[in-house]
Amino acid sequence: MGLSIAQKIIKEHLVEGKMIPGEEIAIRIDQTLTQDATGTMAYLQFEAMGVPRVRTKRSVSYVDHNTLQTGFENADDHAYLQSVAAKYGIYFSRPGNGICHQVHLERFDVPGETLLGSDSHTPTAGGLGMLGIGSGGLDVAAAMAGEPFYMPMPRICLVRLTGKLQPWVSAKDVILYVLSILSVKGGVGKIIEYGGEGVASLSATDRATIANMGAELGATSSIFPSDEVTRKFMAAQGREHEWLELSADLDAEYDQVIEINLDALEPMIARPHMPDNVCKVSEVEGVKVDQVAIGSCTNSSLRDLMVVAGVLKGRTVHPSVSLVISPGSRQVFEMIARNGALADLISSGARILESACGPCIGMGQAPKTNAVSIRTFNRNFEGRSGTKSAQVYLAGPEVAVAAAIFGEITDPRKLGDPPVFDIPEKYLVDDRMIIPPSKDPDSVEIIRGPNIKPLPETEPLAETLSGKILLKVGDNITTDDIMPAGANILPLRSNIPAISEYVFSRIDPDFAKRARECGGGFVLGGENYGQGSSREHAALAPMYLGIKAVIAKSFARIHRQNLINFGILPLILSDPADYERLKQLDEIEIPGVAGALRQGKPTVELHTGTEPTILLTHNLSQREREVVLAGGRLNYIKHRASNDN
Ligand code: MIC
Ligand code: SF4
Repeated sequence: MGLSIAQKIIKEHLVEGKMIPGEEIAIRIDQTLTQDATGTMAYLQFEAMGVPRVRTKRSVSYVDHNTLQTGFENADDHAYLQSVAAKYGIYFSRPGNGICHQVHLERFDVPGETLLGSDSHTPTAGGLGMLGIGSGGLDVAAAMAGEPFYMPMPRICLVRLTGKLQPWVSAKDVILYVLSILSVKGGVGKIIEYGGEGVASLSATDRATIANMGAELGATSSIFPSDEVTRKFMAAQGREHEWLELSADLDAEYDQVIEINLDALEPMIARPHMPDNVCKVSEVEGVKVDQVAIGSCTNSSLRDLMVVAGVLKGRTVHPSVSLVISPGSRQVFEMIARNGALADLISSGARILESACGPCIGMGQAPKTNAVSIRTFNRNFEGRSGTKSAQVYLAGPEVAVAAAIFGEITDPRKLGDPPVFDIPEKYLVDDRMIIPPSKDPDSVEIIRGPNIKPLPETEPLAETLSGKILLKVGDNITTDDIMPAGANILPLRSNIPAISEYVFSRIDPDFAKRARECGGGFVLGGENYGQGSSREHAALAPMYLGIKAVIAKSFARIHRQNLINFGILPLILSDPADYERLKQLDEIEIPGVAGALRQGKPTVELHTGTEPTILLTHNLSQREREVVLAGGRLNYIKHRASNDN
């Protein structure tokens, strides 16, 4: 049987396990990336592993999330990250140089290689035929130390594209359409592979937009073939020598096939508050708009900003709209500055932000009360913008700019002829803001400001777990619900005692207090618990508050892995109907759990004292059982290292 693109890359990198869907495999990681909001923890963990130099082909540390610097905290983190990078062999992309995924696409993605990133949108690299996977920082630290990455072998879903996008319809509409079919949990356990003759009409950055938002499907990764379009993009970035052709075998078999005719696709939009709440723009036309935000790792390429600038040229932003624009990288920023497009944006009244994540993660530009905000971003979870009552819609740059001009949601096809954008033969390549590691690592002192607190210790799993269900939540709980971000909380990412005060704070402001008073306990969730980001703080901070296990109907991949990495048991209700039988503040006990894991038993029992026994499964591989028993992956790696010596 022939292989798909993803299977070829996995086969090439396989170090343990069999490529049977659902079975745990381990793959070799060629490259890693971190960003500052997850990076400080990742590097503290890397330091704890005692490895003198990274063992990957390339590792890059970006600063793109925490760039508001309202206090000393962010700058402390930046200084720490820069010194760690210099010492341990990591390239350091300075603040202002751009969003990790966009910069990595421009400068480092290599078709056929593997990339592990401590950010859920790492699959953006799939736009260039690289297998990008998001994970918690600890997994990235382990990969930098030369450990493989473990995951269940994904199923492969082919999205076969035919036809060609029509004017005013763009890559974002493709992925929003896929989201409308698959939903925010439809990609769990899968790699989404794009194929068919329609692929050739999509540029490298269009493909990156689509691969990026595969994260919103819950997919492990998304990937495109590496073809002539890829070669030209890499040549224009001065990297043709790293190009490699990559396509699926003609007789490759897929677990699922979705057909999309690009000719028939219309401008789409995701309504509040989920990325899969998608409809055609024409269905919501006329909704008054207060803010438009263009940027993020999904839609801030040169192409996207040139389209926006082309539309805005000679026009004025509607009086009731605040339009903010953040270019994805310094390369994009400088190119629009040099070709005059930036002047058109400024002249139209757009507010230009630095090249960073910015409003996407609630770092500034929170909209007004009850505002309607149209964003070219990838997540519209309630409250993520910084304003709980805001109604955030997700759309492509065409729809966003139309809303900025008309002051209401408008089908962009009403704008007349679309601006013409020709992909440049040469991008402006200037890597001076990417600092290579030091040639004399011994001379580098690690800088630890007062915001860098030591890693919290974790305990081996207790024989019996008991305590209260501290919180009962519903389906599709996001990591933004568990561990919110935003301008007030993000600066505390290197300080677990301080950030743990905000766990579940948007859902239940008393959660942290209750957890402390009860000496820890449990969380009860529904389907797809922990969807969204890769932030391991959504496991680390609850662990710090004494959460011993999360019981849910199902888990999102990265969060489940993060729970295991920090010694929190992810337990699944064998019968989802039992969810109804458990209430918040119920006192529960899971006796003999550690013994059961040691003996490899697939289930454990939950006792409430009033209800009949409830059966829980864990689906943990043997390695994962050992990790949880040890109290997390760091302990596990350290024990193994001391046993080896
Ligand atoms: C996000 O988009 O939610 C983030 C912020 O980039 C996160 C990482 C983080 O929380 O630091 C992600 O997507 O993984
Ligand atoms: Fe940054 Fe937003 Fe992309 Fe996350 S989704 S990496 S916050 S731009």
